[in-house]
Amino acid sequence: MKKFGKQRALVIAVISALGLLTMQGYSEDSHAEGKGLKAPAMTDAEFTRSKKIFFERCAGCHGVLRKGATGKPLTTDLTLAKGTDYLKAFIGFGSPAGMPAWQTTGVLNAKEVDMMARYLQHEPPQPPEFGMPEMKASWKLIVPPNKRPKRKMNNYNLENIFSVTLRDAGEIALIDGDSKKIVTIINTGYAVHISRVSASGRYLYVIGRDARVNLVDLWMKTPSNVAEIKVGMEARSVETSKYKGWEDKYAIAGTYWPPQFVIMDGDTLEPKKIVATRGMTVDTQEYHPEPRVAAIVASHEHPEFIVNVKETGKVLMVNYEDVDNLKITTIGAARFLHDGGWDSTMRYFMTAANKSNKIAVIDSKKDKLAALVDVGKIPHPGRGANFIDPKYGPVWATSDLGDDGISLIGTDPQRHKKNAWKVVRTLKGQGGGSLFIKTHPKSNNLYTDTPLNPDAKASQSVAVFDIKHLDKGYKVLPIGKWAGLGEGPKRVVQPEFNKAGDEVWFSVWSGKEQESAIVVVDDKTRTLKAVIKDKRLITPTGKFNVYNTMHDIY
Ligand code: DHE
Repeated sequence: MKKFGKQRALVIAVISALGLLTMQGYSEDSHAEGKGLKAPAMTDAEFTRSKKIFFERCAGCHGVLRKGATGKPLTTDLTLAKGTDYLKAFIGFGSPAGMPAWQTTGVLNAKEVDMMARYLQHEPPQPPEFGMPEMKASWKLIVPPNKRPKRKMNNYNLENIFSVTLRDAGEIALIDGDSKKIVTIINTGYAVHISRVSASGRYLYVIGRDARVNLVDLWMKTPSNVAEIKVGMEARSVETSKYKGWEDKYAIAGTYWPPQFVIMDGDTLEPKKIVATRGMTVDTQEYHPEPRVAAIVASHEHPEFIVNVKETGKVLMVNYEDVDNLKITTIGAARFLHDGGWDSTMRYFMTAANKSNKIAVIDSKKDKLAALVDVGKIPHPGRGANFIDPKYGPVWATSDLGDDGISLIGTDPQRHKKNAWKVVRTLKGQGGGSLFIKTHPKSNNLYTDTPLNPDAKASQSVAVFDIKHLDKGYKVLPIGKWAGLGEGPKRVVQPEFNKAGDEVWFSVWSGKEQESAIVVVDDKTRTLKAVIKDKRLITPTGKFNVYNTMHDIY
């Protein structure tokens, strides 16, 4: 019973961290202002501790300023009117709509729940701003470019290296895709999130939730950090310039707090230009103080970065030709923009406006919105999956967090005009709680994970569809079981192909103190090929194959 509780608590903690959950039941029109309601007393120590809990458990969903995003707003005009007892019940026992039961599941104790209920009735403390002086002070050029190797100094097949996020260790593992051996472990930011690869394939950029960016030189005898910077207090995205003639020249990082992005030199991370994203929402045109930067991709059509601004629902086309006279084209899309990736031609950026249940299609050649496509509940594609549907031609697919649907959207306005930007097919997957979907140009298989599904059967396995026979449904691969691990949530997360496109890698993600693994599947036969286990593989989640990431193959 206890074990089950712990496991469930972990799942719920992750769900909440993912910002899926809403505080249903809050009425947004209740106002405490002017009614003389006062926040209940708290000691300084309680306030400090609550601030930390809110940052770790709640901010991803409700926002630092509690204005609401995927989670409902929790501003004091709403919380004061509800009062401590109501808030305690909600925090402690959750809601069927997905608010975690923090007390029942043992993540918070009764005292902490009481403390958080009181905390929410106080004005949210605003974290400090983080501008050029702070960035410059944090910047470390560990190995300057002129002291770095002039050619590759190791014998690794760099294009088949995988950069693996070791989330709770604050590290990445570089794994040789050929031998399946760990090349090295590199120290990165807290709760490290994603890796991206420079256009040349030499540099790896890694970002942590603490907004620390690490630059790794893969040419070194043993690849390691050559530069580091902190670009804010909280971040999720990093990217590097890929337009012809600008390869490796710039890097960009987007932050959740402060809401801004920064353009840096590609080979040193020296910060060059910071741009704030605060401003008006796309629909109601009201000021938002915390529009966070979500996915960023590098355009192949222009020297531009494409920056998703979550809360305002706008996509910024940031032209980096002249950083001192920056040109930004603002495209109105829909709230709340999150993740996304290219169609197979790399002209159209397909991005999820997750709480609007839409995919926005951005034409990166014309710098215009091509379409807003209605899909299932809370689409979460990662970068999505591109393949040829036997009936409808080229499609890009997303799975959903909020339901079991997988939407296939036509992406060829030239030869399949009537299917373009329409959902041509909806597949039924294992269930909700899907985060990532993947295929490869050489593969006939389409894989979807369901790591946040409450049923362990679904969260510990993946569904695979035969692209040539999509109507036949899916087969389940019991990846968690294949990993041969002991106790733990064993969530199977993020399929990633090797360079050749004949293997697909899955993380089997357990708790920090438990054993995790990476399971490698033979794509042709859909059978187990290898299990990578090592005590250093702590909480592996995202995996980024150098070749596929550098060429945007998915
Ligand atoms: Fe992610 C991508 C934000 C939680 C694993 N995640 C992204 C992107 C954003 C984002 C904006 C797109 C980046 C880009 O392309 O530039 N992620 C967030 C959150 O706000 C969220 C929901 C909650 C939080 O508080 O952080 C969150 N993410 C998670 C996880 O808990 C995951 C599952 C495990 C982990 O390691 O953190 C996770 N996110 C990933 C991965 C990608 C990602 C593996 C990249 C997928 C890809 O194929 O490119």
